[in-house]
Amino acid sequence: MDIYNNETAQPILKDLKDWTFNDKGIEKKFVFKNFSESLGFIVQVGLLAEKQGHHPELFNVYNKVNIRLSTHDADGVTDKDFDLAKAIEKLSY
Ligand code: H2B
Repeated sequence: MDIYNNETAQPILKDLKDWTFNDKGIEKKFVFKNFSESLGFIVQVGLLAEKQGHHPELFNVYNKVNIRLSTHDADGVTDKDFDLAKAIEKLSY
């Protein structure tokens, strides 16, 4: 499994709006109208994660959901993280 660094991640992040690379993974902050919308989104992301067998770190406070993706087994960012990020972007949120 190839591990990406900030430089090698950039060409892929270019097509993933507002996702950023840092030393913990790739991350994006989502803002919703209220908690109910946040929760609906979290459930959808959870179902994608189960389908892909790859799981996000989810951080929620009321109408905000921050998602961080990394591959724990590889201790870094891999294609699995980009695949899940792409699937999340296809959700209509
Ligand atoms: N999710 C993430 N983010 N990283 C992993 O290394 C990982 C995972 N491993 N989900 C998976 C599950 C592994 O434990 C199972 C056995 O497929």
